[in-house]
Amino acid sequence: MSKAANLIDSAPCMWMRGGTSKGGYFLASDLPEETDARDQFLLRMMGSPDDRQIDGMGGADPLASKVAVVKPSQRDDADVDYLFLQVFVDQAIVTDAQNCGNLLAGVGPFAIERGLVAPQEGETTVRIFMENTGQVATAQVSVKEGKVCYQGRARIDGVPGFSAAVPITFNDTAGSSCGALLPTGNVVDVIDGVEVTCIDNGMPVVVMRASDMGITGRETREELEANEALRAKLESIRLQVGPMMNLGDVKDKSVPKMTMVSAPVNGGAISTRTFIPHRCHASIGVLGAVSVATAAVLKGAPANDVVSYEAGSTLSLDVEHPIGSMTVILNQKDNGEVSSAAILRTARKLFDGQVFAHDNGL
Ligand code: NQM
Repeated sequence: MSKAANLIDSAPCMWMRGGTSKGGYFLASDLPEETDARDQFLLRMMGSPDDRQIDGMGGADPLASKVAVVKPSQRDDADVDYLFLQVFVDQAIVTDAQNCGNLLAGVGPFAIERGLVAPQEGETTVRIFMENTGQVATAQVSVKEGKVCYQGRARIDGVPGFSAAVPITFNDTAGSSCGALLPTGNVVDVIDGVEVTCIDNGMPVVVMRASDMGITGRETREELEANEALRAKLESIRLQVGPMMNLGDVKDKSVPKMTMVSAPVNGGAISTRTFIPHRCHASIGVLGAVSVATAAVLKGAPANDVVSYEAGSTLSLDVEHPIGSMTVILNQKDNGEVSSAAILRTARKLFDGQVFAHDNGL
């Protein structure tokens, strides 16, 4: 790695769990403006590249190697701007090519903690402009005696125990990164003989039947990660659809995500196993789940064959994943198009302080 100018070796940082992920939350003004210097700092403080991230804060898992950069918004429709950065675990890559709806859950609390949004007793609405995709999400944050309240009775699968609810609504997420909900123009494309839906309703995802990939869709994360033949098939499809989804060469990108779907097993709407893209997700991403749910209600889509839900203008779909399910609420227009989506997350402040990233010679 060549050394960037303006390197810093420490910065104020709050570590938070956002949904089923966790990472470092920074004020933009506390990080170098120059991308190279920012990224070198973030790689060092996370301990990347290293499978174990032993020399840094990262959790040796893409779900625990994430960064949120937050600043006051200049926009009329938002209170703060949020830039998500994925710090790769085993490669010296920091990418803004994807959004993250899980880390998003901590952005409202962080904005209040740092004084960017004034707390309103009871519930504070925080409008968040998601810089990665250019869209606004609205989060409700619980506030007690003028402070963010993390304690509550909400629970989400993948996180032990209970916390305050952080409901989040997404408007107009279609085509967030790919320019269109269905960037190839088709509900179904056939790649390497497999029927897939290439979709982007907040996250670019390739949705296919688990059975077409030679799995049942009930395997564990570990079993799927050990299946080399499956991983090779997924990567072949992913590299081919990247340019078709207007994402260019996706070899070094963390999108599109690859979701294999099957009939629900626990009374939900659909069962999923998702690669993000080279590790299997422990559960499923938030915007990933919104995109999969949207694909599942498209007539003719492979996911539509296996989904089970009650029709209506507001649809509630429990998207099952390896360790539970995530409920996605989809609001539809009269013509059946999805107009907005909502999900429930929780977040927790883990520490607040100064994070260090000395030059380790890499
Ligand atoms: O899809 C992981 C996560 C995510 C992303 C990933 C996410 C989303 O679980 O909105 O939340 O897909 O890389 O944090």
